[in-house]
Amino acid sequence: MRNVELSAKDISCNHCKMTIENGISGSVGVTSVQVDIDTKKVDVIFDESKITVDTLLGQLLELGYPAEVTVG
Ligand SMILES: [Cu+2]
Repeated sequence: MRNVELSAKDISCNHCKMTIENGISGSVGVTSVQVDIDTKKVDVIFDESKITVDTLLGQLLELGYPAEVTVG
């Protein structure tokens, strides 16, 4: 398991939080996704043998939230 913290500047409300959490949590290899609206951070715990950080970033982009890695 690996933990990565992503930052997406367009996160602004609970709708964003739900969109991202629901959109990513079902991805194969993802164990947990947690969005913090105040800090605009997305914390993801995932299995790196099944999904990559680049894939996660791509999924966020598709959901409308361009993001970058801040920790991990
Ligand atoms: Cu929003």
